[in-house]
Amino acid sequence: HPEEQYLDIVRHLLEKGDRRIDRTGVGTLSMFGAMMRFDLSAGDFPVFTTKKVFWKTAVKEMLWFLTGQTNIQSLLRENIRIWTDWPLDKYRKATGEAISQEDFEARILADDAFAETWGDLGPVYGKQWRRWRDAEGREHDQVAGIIDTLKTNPSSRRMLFHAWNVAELDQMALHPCHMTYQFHVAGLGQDDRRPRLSLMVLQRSCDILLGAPFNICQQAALLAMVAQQVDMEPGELIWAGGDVHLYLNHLEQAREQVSRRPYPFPKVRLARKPDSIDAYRIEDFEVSGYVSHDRIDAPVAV
Ligand code: UFP
Repeated sequence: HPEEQYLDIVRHLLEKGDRRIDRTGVGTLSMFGAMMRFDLSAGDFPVFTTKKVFWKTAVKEMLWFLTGQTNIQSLLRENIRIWTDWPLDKYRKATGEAISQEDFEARILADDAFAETWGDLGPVYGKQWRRWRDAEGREHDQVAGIIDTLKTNPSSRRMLFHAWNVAELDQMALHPCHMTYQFHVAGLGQDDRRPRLSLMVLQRSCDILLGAPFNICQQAALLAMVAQQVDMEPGELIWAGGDVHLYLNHLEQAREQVSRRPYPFPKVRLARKPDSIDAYRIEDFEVSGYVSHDRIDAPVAV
């Protein structure tokens, strides 16, 4: 089962991970360099099954990246709270106010001026993907550029987009984790089959328990959308991790998860073909057959 690739990484970290202090102060067991490959050609959707993964939240986050937005207000409107911790932490430190997450989120939603001041994450993923600013102030839409190249020059080896904008790193709430998205087309010039589009993601830093399951299914969703836009079949999602780590306050959860046996992956189908990569909605993702073990809760390191 392809999910065993993930469980093997978690087992490796539990047994042989390098114990170290990290930026958050929580501490991790870490390894450097890991890869997982998922064959998506038969419609499989790599939503891990050894715990319940909230795939809709993950796909909605991907759709939010694609909009180019960077304020948590638009995420909260979709009831997505995964990015709140960072602005909340900043707000508490700056004001000394012991505001609860609920109250902070309610204020971001109700008060546009407050959201503008406190809800923006800086030039994170969406900004770099869709509006990377160069030294002359021109903005570059990397995603649209790739879709265009896939249509006009699909054997190119230069089809990638990148979020690691060195000049703007210090303004970002969090440096990009899933950093490089590189596309590749196989099977060009075979008349009997449509070309197969694969995606390799380089994730420089990965919280294996909370991040990876989420990131992998949203990256598969991106591949499905781009493949549909350029009239190709999805091929493989290849996930490469740099510093792959298990937080020390996730060990119990990790032991529980590796003791479970995976179920078959669900299938995904896109219900319609939108006019552009900008027009997808969560309702377009028809996921069938998702069976999983129970959810496993764990605290996120900020
Ligand atoms: N992280 C992920 N996936 C993400 C994301 C963050 O695993 O999509 F945004 C984790 C990795 C790491 C932390 O544990 O967040 C980022 O910290 P650092 O910048 O110090 O690597």
